Amino acid sequence: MIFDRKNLDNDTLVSFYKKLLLPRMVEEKMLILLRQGRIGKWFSGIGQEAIAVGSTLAMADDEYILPMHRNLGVFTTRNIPLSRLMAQWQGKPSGFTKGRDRSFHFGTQEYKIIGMISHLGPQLALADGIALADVLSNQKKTTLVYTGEGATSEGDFHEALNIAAVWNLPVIFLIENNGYGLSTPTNEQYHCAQLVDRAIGYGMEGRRIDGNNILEVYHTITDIKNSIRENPRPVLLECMTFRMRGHEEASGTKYVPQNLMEWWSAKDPLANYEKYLLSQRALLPEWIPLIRKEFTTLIESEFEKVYNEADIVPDINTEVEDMYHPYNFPAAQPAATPATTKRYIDAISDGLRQGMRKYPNLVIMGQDIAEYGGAFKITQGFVEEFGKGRVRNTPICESGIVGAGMGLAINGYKAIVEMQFADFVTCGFNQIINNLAKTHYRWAQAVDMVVRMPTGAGTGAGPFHSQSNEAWFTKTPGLKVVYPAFPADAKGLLLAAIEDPNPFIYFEHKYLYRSISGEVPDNDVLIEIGKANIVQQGTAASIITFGLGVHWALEYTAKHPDQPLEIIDLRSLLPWDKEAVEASVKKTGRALVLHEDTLTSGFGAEIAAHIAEHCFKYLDAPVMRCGSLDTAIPMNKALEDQFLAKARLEETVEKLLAY
Ligand SMILES: Cc1ncc(C[n+]2csc(CCOP(=O)(O)OP(=O)(O)O)c2C)c(N)n1
Repeated sequence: MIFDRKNLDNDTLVSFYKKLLLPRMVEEKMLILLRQGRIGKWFSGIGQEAIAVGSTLAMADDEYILPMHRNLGVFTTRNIPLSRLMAQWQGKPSGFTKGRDRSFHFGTQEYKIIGMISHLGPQLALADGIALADVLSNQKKTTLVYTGEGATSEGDFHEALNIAAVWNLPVIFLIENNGYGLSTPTNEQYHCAQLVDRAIGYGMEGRRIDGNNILEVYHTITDIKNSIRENPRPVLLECMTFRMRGHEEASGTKYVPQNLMEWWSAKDPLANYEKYLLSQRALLPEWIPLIRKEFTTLIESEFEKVYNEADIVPDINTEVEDMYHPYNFPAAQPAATPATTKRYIDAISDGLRQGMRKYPNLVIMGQDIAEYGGAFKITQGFVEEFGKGRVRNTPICESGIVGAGMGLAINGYKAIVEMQFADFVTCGFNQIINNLAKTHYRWAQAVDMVVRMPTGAGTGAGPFHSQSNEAWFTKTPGLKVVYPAFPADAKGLLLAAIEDPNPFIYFEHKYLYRSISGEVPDNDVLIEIGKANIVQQGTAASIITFGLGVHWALEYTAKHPDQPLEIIDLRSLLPWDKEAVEASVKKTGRALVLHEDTLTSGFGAEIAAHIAEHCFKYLDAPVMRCGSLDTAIPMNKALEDQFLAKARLEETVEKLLAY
């Protein structure tokens, strides 16, 4: 192994040595603790430390790093106290996730480290968003994100690199190529000669280096940083290394040929660097035991601190509350005057525009939303007013863009991401469910984002442009879900979602876009999240519904003025207004839950269960549900009409009233 010190003096070389040695020694201690059953899992980075340490040394302290599960050296090099790391690994109260997540699955703004979630890949797009925030605020910074070579097969890798290339984002994508993805060797993971060649396909530069040589890693990252500082762009860096231990300790290394182990043992990053320093007389042999002793004492005393820390005392309220960033709805709202009659679609546009004016750090991203104005023209004219920096056309990659939105939120921005159709959210599902929703609970980071979802049927658009998929999200704690049925609510709920720093799924019904109009305040009046609206007072039964269902119910009651039905428009689905529903059902004694989604496990099931549980003694009839058929949504008009819940509304109401 050839080391090139370039302009580094002896003290610096020795400081690098200490940075390299510390994670090795911490790991050795952890392996003992693992055997003693004091920590649950350990993903070893032994043999790979030069990458984590060398790259972190090259990064400025205020630049974000997004490491993986084997990168202890990132955390130690950023000088996180060992006791805090150990508390994290042991699930103690002073750990970064307060016992809620394990090992390196946490982030910390204090140290500008954004740890991965268990899923391989999503962190790559977060790096894009973080870098985008730096670019938008004219900060000449670099973001460094890691991936294993195995995870380069994930779509998230492709999406993140492509976005970064198209947007010239200053991100270093570092592949730690350690030969195996769990037990699967590289020749069963990918078919190109070397992963760095993929850079060509993205139109970006790529470099491949010896990841076991700390100086090579350090100099390469420094060099790339200096260059992209002047000329922002992403770079792909493949660092060759080897995983010397099992994927995690229980999985072993039996599948690794012995000669391969021996070859890489000879290339150990610590032993070789030590030899080099000794040869340079930068390090003297008698210093080594002293440094080691100092670290042993440190590790032991830090461990003792954590070992003696009291365990977490579970508290349900704390757990439930911490799913969300605290937010108090402003009690006083401005008077809703003057007001203008607007279509539902224009009310959304109006809300977006006012949100963009109010928050210069708000960025909207989506397919075709810039000059073209979006598939439904909701952002028409936005580029002219707010510029292309904040109104961003995206490549077609929902996962990458939702992840980039979260990266913006991590780095001080607010983001709105438009799904061209709510159906396509499936391609961004992982980011929403596992990153947006769980991050605040895990490490108290607010994800200030709104995902806009043009939803619903009624336009003969078939199975992939008409789905009602709100129930995929209402069962996910950490998200807030809203679904306006009227123009004023569409604007007020959107503004409230922009205001609230939690992640929102905002449903907007395509059929209502141009089919309904109403009075909409010109100013920014917020509608409180979680508050239903009694659209029509009545005594015979309560129809609890939302979205297009509200209009079906209104149409029905207009035709049946003899039936005094109460119509509750939920407006928010997570959280939803249990008090309003209970009060209505207690008054009418009969409840019908109506929605456009398919019946089985639709959101109505939750409401019906709640009513049955909490209002049983007030009921004069069983709670009834009216939902769409349990089939995919057909395109043909007659088939679609038959599919939709509306077709069965009349018979269900009659059954309910006759019971
Ligand atoms: C999306 C996803 N699929 C599968 C896994 C299970 N898993 C965890 S690590 C791993 C191997 C990863 O290999 P690589 O990306 O090369 O990183 P390494 O562990 O070698 O550092 C697998 C399959 C996961 N965590 N996430």
